[in-house]
Amino acid sequence: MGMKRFRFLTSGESHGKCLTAIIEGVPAGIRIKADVINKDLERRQSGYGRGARMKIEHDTVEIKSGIRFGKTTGAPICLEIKNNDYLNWEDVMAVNSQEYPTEETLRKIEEKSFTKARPGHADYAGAIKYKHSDLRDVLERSSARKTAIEVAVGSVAKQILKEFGIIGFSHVIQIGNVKLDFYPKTYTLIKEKSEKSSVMCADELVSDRMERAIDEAGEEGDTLGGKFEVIYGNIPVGLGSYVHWDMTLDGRLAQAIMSIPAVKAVEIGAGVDAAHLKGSQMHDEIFIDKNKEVYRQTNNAGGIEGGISNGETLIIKGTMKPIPTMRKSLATVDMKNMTPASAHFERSDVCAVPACAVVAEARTAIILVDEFLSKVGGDSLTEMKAHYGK
Ligand code: EPS
Repeated sequence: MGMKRFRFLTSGESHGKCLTAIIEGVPAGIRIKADVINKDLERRQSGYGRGARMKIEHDTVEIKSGIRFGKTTGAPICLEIKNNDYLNWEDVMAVNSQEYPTEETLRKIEEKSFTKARPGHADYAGAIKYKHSDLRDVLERSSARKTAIEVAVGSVAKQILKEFGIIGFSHVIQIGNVKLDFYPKTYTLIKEKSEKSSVMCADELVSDRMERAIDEAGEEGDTLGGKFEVIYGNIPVGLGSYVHWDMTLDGRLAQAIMSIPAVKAVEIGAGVDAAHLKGSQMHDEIFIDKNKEVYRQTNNAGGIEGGISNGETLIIKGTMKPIPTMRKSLATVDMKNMTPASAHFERSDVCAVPACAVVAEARTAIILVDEFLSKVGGDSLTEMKAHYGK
């Protein structure tokens, strides 16, 4: 599934020098602010339950090309986020092999190499696939650290969409067994309340219970997963298509969110509840007002019908499994000699569901902007606005 208009690649290891992205396909004349990107990066870092690494990193983006005097030029945009922790990993993550390594360097490399695969992580399958004997070579790129640069790319996408009034947010609806059963009445309220919560949940009492659940899991050396929701409004009718399976908007969004590390399920609108609803309960009846404007009273479709945006609010839910790096070690195999062992532990988060929500919000923006640019067309903001007619 290739991007049609908004293309990008990222590179970077969890403890390497930096994370980089090059984005291509952004029309000229769009105002992009590094501050806005940095706010999203901070949101990704700050959920309750994050680990020690987040105290080391203060993710900030450096825009290296494609923007002049605050606006895009139409040239590829290069973004970079430095890994502060690299200073502690220079020897272990060195690009060149050293001809005469010191005892100290060899000791550090040995200390950071591991062969006991963490069940649930990419270690086992990744080592076999790429023929790595040191699982460090799998961990470094499979780590969710790379989602930092994806959030930066998503933030660029969000700034383009905002020019056309398309805005979105994300919030957490479940951590472990603690669920948000009653939502505040409006999206504005959900957004405001969730922004004040340490776990991005729109209810104070539920947030407190979520924090306690995270504390308990942490004390037991365990981890917790959960559920989040991504909401985008003001999307025009007509993004995506039913003509081919890989062109459906829901299909593309599902792929974008399912591929976030640890995500195990994606739902659109009523999602899994569609299984028990009758047709007459599920489908959102179409009404027409005095001004001949179409409206609906329900949104079980979550803003997509037939693989196409239908003008209603986009509602996506994602489910994240508990992080597989944990103090409570699981049974595994030592891949050095294929003997039974306890899994490798490296400092980790107890819960990263709020971070995952921010990543999903970014990934959603990336798909929406790609579809939007393909539909509207144009090489500059002026041209796009003329095409869009708003
Ligand atoms: C992450 C940084 C990583 C992990 C986390 C995601 O930092 P470190 O490995 O140095 O502690 O905390 O990744 C995982 C838990 C994982 O299993 O992939 C980040 O920046 O989000």
